[in-house]
Amino acid sequence: MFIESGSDLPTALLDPPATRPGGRPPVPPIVGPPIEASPRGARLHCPENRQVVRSLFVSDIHLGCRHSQAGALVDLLDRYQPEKLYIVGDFIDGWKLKNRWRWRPEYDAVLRRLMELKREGVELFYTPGNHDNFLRGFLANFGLIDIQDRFVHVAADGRRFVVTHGDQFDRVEQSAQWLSLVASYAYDGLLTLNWLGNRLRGKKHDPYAFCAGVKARVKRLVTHVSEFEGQLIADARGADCDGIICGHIHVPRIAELGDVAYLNTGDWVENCSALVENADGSFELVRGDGRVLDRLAARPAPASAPRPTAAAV
Ligand SMILES: [Mn+2]
Repeated sequence: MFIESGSDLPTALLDPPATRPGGRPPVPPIVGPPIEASPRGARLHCPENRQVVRSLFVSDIHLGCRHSQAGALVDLLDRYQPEKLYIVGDFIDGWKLKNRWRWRPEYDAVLRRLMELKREGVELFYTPGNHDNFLRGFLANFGLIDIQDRFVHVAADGRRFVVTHGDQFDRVEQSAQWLSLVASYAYDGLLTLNWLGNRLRGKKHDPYAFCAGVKARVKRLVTHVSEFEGQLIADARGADCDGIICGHIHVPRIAELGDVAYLNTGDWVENCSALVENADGSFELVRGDGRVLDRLAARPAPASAPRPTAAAV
């Protein structure tokens, strides 16, 4: 069941349901996330059960693309209570929405949860990507949300991280955007084909795994050509930072490359992954169901200087 018009948006925003996610309709099978969604009518994560974290980073939700797994994102946003929330680009898929307006109830649920977090005092940051680059014309701190091309996030352990979408460092994106557009449509077709193939074979689990595999290989090639990671690392180093937090290539990854850390939050089309910063400044790459994919330890506290003993005086 699809709601293919924007007519539900204002009503849903003006009249939010009393309980959530009970009011949400079940996720249609075509966008069925590979992870377990909340049972209908149950609020899995009541406020007192939420995991308190320092920061949460999500990217590449692609609202407007029919493969966006926004329902799974609502579950994740319901699971955590961050102090800061960063949207690291491609939140809205302007390329898709421009061709065909598609707005689903889950998208409203994402927006409602963001508003709820804001009311609770969470700081919201948004760095646009290539699919929502129309927002790059509106870079400002609007109070409600701070929209900038890049941020420097200071972790609890003092490390500094550049936060940016990353397409600025994708050579394909910068020099041959037509190729990127063609690839985007091919990718969409691949996702649909893969979903269909799995349906025909009666497979129910992880419908996007094959696709993620193909895409990972293609993207690895692209990233190799454009030296995506290397460019971002160099940028972080140039900005005198200890790491880079990005999205864009839909490959969740934590890597320590030399003295700089590379953290890619992944996406909400195939991987349903996000980056969490804990109170001590350590990071975790998590799936929507809470499974931890990888970790980055906090910087060890500097050893305290040895105290002068009485004998040394
Ligand atoms: Mn992107």
